Amino acid sequence: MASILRTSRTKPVWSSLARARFSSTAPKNTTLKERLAELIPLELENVKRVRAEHGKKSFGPVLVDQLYGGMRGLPALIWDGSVLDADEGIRFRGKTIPECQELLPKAPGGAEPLPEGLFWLLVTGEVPTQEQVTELSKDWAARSAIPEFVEEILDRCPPTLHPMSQFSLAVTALNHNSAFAKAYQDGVSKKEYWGPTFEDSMDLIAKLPNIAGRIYRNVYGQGKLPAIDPAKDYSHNLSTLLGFGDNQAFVELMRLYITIHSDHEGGNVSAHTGKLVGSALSDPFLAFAASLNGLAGPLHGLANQEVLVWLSKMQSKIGKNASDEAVKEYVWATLKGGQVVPGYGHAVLRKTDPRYTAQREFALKHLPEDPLFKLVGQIYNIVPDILLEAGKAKNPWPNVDAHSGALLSHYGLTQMQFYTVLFGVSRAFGVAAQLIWDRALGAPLERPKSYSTQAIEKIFKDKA
Ligand code: FAM
Repeated sequence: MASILRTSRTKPVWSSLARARFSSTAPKNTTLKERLAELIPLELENVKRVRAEHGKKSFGPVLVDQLYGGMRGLPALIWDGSVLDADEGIRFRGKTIPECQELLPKAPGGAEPLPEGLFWLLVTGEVPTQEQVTELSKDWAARSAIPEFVEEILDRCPPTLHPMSQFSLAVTALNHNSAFAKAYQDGVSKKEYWGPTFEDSMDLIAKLPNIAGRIYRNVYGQGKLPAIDPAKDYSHNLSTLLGFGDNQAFVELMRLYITIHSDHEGGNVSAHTGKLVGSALSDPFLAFAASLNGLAGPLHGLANQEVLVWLSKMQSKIGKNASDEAVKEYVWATLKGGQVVPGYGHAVLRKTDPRYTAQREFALKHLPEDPLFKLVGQIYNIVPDILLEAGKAKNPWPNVDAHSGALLSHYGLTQMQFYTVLFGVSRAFGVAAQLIWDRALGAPLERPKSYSTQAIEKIFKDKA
């Protein structure tokens, strides 16, 4: 494959010009929306310049194998919030996970970044001040209530309906109050699309804890949902709604969890689906509900549930504290049964996922003796060699989902069917940031070309 299609050696796409336009820290005394209004005309000019300079240049060949192969490596999308390097992993607006942990504002006494700051970074490319992050926490708390009819929809769902299906239903229904859908009906100019998209995106993120909390309490019978506290940050409120707000370590875990799950460039199923559906000018609620339906697949976000299901089955088959030999046999049996080892492999990454590493470091600090954490570590020492020996997977290393369930269950969130909902809450941050920019930059309707196998054969026969 042509080198331009290989992402493994690509350095973060963050040009010196972009750095000059978006300085690394946010100017004080602006709200996120005010700052966006300043940045949008600059970025419009920048995109115009890039297209004038490079618009007619080829960006590498397309191989027929890529049409059949899930478009792996095909350069096809613009996504500004994050870039994924095959070896190094994710960078959010040019910053690695450890850099985000160091630079983004934290809660008083906390060590993990506040996702509010990560959202500001994803949207503007700038690190916000502590005050700007506090204002975002308050703004989201003020927007957090969900309409009564959405509460009723959730309350009427049978507890046997998967939490992700309930999540998607509720987010779809939020479209009832979409500022973008209303503005469009009222004949808003294209130039103004980003304003109501911004409002919807803020509402979407703000309302997710109430939706997630209600699903959790309904499905698992955890009692009445408490109220959001406007003095607390987003992750603290989410933890409270799930019943873990008194546990500071869990709240810290949520801050880290949302940050690392927020965005993973544009080609993954949930991000791309949100962008695709948004390109039809479906509002952010409809677009993100589509993202959730993609995230609910076992090869994508549902893998965090699958990992725990797989580990539980392993323990009931070979017992707890099983020997390496017994674990190896179980892994081989999984592969021989035509199943994947969940939590391992990746479509882009070719090394251990830094999101896995960040969670491992959290575990080493907060729960080093946890038996499930130890099992996750034991699996790490066994699975990659087996996947290499089996010879199919291009990446034998663990991804983000190999670790998250062990952390959640340590604190008592043991209901594995709920895990992907937390991934979904986090993924809204990245999808919403890009939806705002897509409307600000006038991104067009997505409409790639498809071919039949017959047409492909004919093209090459005619050329011969
Ligand atoms: N266990 C067994 N086989 C695997 C494997 C794994 N963990 N990872 C890849 N393979 C197989 C894969 O199924 C394919 O087999 P076939 O040729 O028979 O179709 C072959 O190896 C080549 O696949 P690849 O090119 O290495 O990976 P893909 O880009 O096709 O797929 C994943 C990437 C993530 C879907 C794949 O690695 C997988 O199924 N992993 C387990 C599920 C998982 O953990 N998903 C979560 C991914 C995560 F980061 C996320 O989105 N949240």
